Amino acid sequence: MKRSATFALSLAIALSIGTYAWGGAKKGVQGMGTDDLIKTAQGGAPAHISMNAAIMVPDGTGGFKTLKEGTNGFTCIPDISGQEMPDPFCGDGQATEWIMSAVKKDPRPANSTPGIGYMAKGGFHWEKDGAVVMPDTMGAKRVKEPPHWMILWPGNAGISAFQTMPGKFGAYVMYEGTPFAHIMIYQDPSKMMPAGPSLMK
Ligand SMILES: [Cu+2]
Repeated sequence: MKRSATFALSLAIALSIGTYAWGGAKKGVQGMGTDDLIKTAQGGAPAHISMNAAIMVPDGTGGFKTLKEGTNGFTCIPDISGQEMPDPFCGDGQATEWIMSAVKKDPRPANSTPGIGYMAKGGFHWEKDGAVVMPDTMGAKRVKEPPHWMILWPGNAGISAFQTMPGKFGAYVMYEGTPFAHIMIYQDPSKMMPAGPSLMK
């Protein structure tokens, strides 16, 4: 894996895992100004959630910095995978803990209850030999994901009867058998009705 020493933050995010490229080739949100970063991040979830969410971006040292304070407990990040198209993510507090753990390559997610995450612009993952694998896996093939949302809590295909690969059923367990296993739901969050008054702040 190519790393440009100071700036490139290589993330094995166990989501639409990818390389968060802030250095090297122009990818993801590299070169974007603050306003565009915020706008891009807000595209990750329905407006009634993302407009009141905190906006955070990697600070280049393995942490995140806040570009905009939030009021509803959600956080949006403008790009996860560092590919040619930004793939913004928005999540509640638990989902944000989950993704921070993934970014820091912790052995397991820190959230203690399920989190909900949105990727309203879709994202990317990598597949090899009939399994969804980490993006830096040799010989893995990149697959574009449609708009989706996620339950960021360990899923188990044996109990849930969900598949471990995307299929026509529309929901599956990603990273089955790892601490970062979670449920992926291929449903466009921007077409979902608000879940209730708690999300309407
Ligand atoms: Cu996922």
